[in-house]
Amino acid sequence: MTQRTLVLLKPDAVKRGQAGEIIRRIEAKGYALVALELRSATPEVLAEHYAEHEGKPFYQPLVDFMLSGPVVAIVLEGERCIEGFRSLAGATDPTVAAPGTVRGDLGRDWGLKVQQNLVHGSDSPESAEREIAIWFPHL
Ligand code: DAT
Ligand code: MG
Repeated sequence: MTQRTLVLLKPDAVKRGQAGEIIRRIEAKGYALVALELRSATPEVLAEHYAEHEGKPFYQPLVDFMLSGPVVAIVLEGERCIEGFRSLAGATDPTVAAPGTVRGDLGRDWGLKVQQNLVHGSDSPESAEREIAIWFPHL
């Protein structure tokens, strides 16, 4: 089933010059780029995007981190790309993410727990639809 998913290259990925490497992996996997834009997140967009995490202890540090620099917002398309991108991304905690994944190969704990884990990927068709509407309302 052809799906779309929202991917964010987080501020750590952009600051460390890893955006190209991550996009390379996405293209190598065979997913199509439907939309791609470098932009600064806003508190309003992040409040919507991370609504499910509001109230959790890591919520504010996560939002502050996402405001710390530009992000690359991407919409991908392909068969089962929601699951497929999360597989490319690896486990949430970059210290233990499997080698071969974006987080496992490029990420580590920089003393800031796990929010600096390079990428976001929607976790279900419902999340993907919701998140694409937040970041790319014209799609
Ligand atoms: P994922 O990004 O793998 O879907 P998530 O949706 O559970 O993970 O959490 C969203 C982001 O919040 C995650 O990418 C990094 C941060 N985060 C999650 N759990 C955390 C924790 N225990 N401590 C610090 N940051 C955390
Ligand atoms: Mg998530």
